[in-house]
Amino acid sequence: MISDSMAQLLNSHLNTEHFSAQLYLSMSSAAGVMGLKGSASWFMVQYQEEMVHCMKFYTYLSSQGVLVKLVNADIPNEYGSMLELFEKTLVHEQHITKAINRLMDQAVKEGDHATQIFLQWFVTEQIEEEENDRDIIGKLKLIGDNGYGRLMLDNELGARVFVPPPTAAA
Ligand code: OFO
Repeated sequence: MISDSMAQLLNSHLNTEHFSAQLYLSMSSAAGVMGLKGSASWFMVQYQEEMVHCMKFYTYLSSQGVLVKLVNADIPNEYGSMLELFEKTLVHEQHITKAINRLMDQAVKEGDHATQIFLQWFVTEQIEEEENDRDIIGKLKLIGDNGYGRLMLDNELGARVFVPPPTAAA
C-alpha cells in the first residue's frame, strides 16, 4: 500500500515519462527532416526506452491498486541543429533527474520502502542518461562546423539499438 500523496506524485511522473517518450519521438522526426538518419534512429530508441520507463510506473501503480490518470501535453517540435537537439535532451534529462530525486525524497520521508526500491532503478538510470548526452554534446562541440565529422557521428549514433526488457512492463 502507498499513500494517496505518493500515488499522485508517481502518477504525475508517469505522465512526465510519457511526455519524455513523445518529446524524443518528435526529436526523431526533426532529426530525420534535417537529414540526420542516425540521430533520428538514436532518438527513436530513446523514445522506446522512455515508453519502458513510463510502463514501469504504470505497472508499479497498478500493482499498488492505484487508478492511473493520463494527461495530454503539447510537444515541441522545432529544432535548429543537431547540437540543439542534444543540448535540449540533456536539459530535459537533468529535469527528470531532479524529479526522480524529489520522488525519492518523498518516499524516504514517508518511510515508503517499496517505492524507494522501485525508484532506485531510475536513480541509477539517470546517471547513464546524462552521461550519454554529455558525451554526444562534447563530440559535437569538438566537431564544430566540420560536416564530415557530423556525418561520422550521425552514423555512430545510428548504431544504437533498443534492447527490450525481459517483459514489456519490466
Ligand atoms: Fe530519459 O529517462 Fe526516463 O524520462
